[in-house]
Amino acid sequence: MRVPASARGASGTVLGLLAGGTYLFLYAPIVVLVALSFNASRLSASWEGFTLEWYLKSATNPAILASLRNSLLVGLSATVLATSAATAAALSFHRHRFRRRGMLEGLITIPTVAPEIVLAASLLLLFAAIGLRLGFLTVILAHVSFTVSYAFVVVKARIAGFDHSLEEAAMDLGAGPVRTFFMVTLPAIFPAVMAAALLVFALSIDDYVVTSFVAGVGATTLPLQIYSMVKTGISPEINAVSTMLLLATGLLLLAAFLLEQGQRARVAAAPALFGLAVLGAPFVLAGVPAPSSERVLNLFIWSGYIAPETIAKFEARTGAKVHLDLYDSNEAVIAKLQAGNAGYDVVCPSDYSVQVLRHQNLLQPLDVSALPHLENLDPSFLDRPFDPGNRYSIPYFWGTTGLAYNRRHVERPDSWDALWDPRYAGRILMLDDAREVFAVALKRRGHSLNATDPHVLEAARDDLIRQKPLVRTYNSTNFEDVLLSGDVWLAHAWSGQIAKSMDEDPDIGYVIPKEGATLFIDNLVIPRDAPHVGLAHAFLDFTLDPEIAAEICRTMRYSSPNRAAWPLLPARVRDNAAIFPPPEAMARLEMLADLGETTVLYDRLWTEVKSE
Ligand code: N2P
Repeated sequence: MRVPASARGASGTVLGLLAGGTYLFLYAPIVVLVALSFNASRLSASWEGFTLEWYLKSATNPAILASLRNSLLVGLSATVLATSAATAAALSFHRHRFRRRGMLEGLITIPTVAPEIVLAASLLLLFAAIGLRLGFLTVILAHVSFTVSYAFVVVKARIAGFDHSLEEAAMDLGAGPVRTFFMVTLPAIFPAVMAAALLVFALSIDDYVVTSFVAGVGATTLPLQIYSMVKTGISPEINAVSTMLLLATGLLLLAAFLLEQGQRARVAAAPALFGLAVLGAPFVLAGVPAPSSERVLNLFIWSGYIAPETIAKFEARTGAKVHLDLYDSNEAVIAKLQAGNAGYDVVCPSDYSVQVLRHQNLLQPLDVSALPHLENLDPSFLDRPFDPGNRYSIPYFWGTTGLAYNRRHVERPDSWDALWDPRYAGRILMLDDAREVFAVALKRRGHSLNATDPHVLEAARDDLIRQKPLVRTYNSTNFEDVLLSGDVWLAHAWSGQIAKSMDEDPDIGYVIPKEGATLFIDNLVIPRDAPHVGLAHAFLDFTLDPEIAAEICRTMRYSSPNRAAWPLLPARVRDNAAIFPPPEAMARLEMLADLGETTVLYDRLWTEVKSE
């Protein structure tokens, strides 16, 4: 039957629209990202003209450059190793017939469809089981393990038509196996090998999930760096770096595709290139810093807890380098230390988490003789139930979890009820922290923030679910910036960062609600498997020096437990009630404690709140 031309035209238009819509759906986010990377404005929302500033900034940002170097190192090593292994496997499957060949071939390719997160978790467990310290080597091994299957598929497909009689002919003419491989086999399959190599490199360079599990200290790759920058707000620099990463991966994939299409590769250059790659690998690997041979202090600490200038002072005093990683929840610390071999020398868990880590035997007893400045600490912060006698920890900062508000929009609140007030719908921020959020709901109903009664906890969960439509965002990272930006008017917040933002905007206020709130003491500890125990003690003692303790408090605005530092603080810090609350407010504070088994219940209820 003939279809009338008009009907063909109409269905063509519909199909065209559908196709257009699909491409728009696929590429719109990328177009936005690329466009904003050239936007002169810091805020993504409005276009303020074209600029290359973010490209220049990211090209000179030391953290980005270091992570780029790491990514290249890992990518090149994984490429050489995975491609060689995959090529060898593909050749032997092609050449030999043996029992269970199909099944064994299938086994090589399964990882291409296995969930990445499962692969990541199992690699982490394996490394912990064999006692391999997380770092460059583990990242390279992990990348080889998930890319080798892809490389195998590519090489195998391409060598299907490879004729072994050519190899036999070469051998008949007197070439040995090695010569035959480099003169005959490799040139013939070279496009496939190159395509596989490019694919491996592309997969490695942009992997986040697996890398985040197995990276440990000092092996931050570009995707990890981008993610950690995103945690402090999407800056245009990230857009620029992401655009460049996208371009690089796109070009690699295009090259791989062309090679696979049978575009003639430089056959003559094959052996030389391959040789170069093999020769280059040891140099690349040799460039990998051996984690424990240099004097490096691996510090894992809350974001907003130490200023770069303080780190520089420690480096100048000791001649060591500090490698700094940041986190925003106690759970992140506990998970890292439990996984083992993280490589950290000093970590800063809160009170109740010190208790958890101590019970799991993950901490190292402190050598008091290496801490001569210990006496500077105020006794009221010592010998607490979470670490009797301070055998494992010294207090670094203390603070409160209160209610921050913007005076331009909100009258001084005196109760946690404000966070349930419909007038502030969409203008409320809550910390993204299970224990802290439950503490609010519990205190508001007159309970202890360490309640364990399931009925009480379920009622708290219901309150939090009711509150959820009013909450703009859960954020433990840069909540003070969100408050400063005016996007939220009321924030459940940690004291120091709010005290700091008061300098920028005098309309920011902070209260400890009448129902009571959290008092936290965050402490420096040395993990049991820390590689640089001596340097770790040197760092602990450094923070006890009154000058340094005062500097840390002045720059970060969390409260200092170092009484010798108090007289050195400027009046605006000493007299800020958000940093050093008056006794009547202090009397309303309670500390979080480790709740043992009940932690599981908190986790479940918190998941219910978050997924509601
Ligand atoms: C720092 C958060 C303070 C830690 N970003 C609360 N224990």
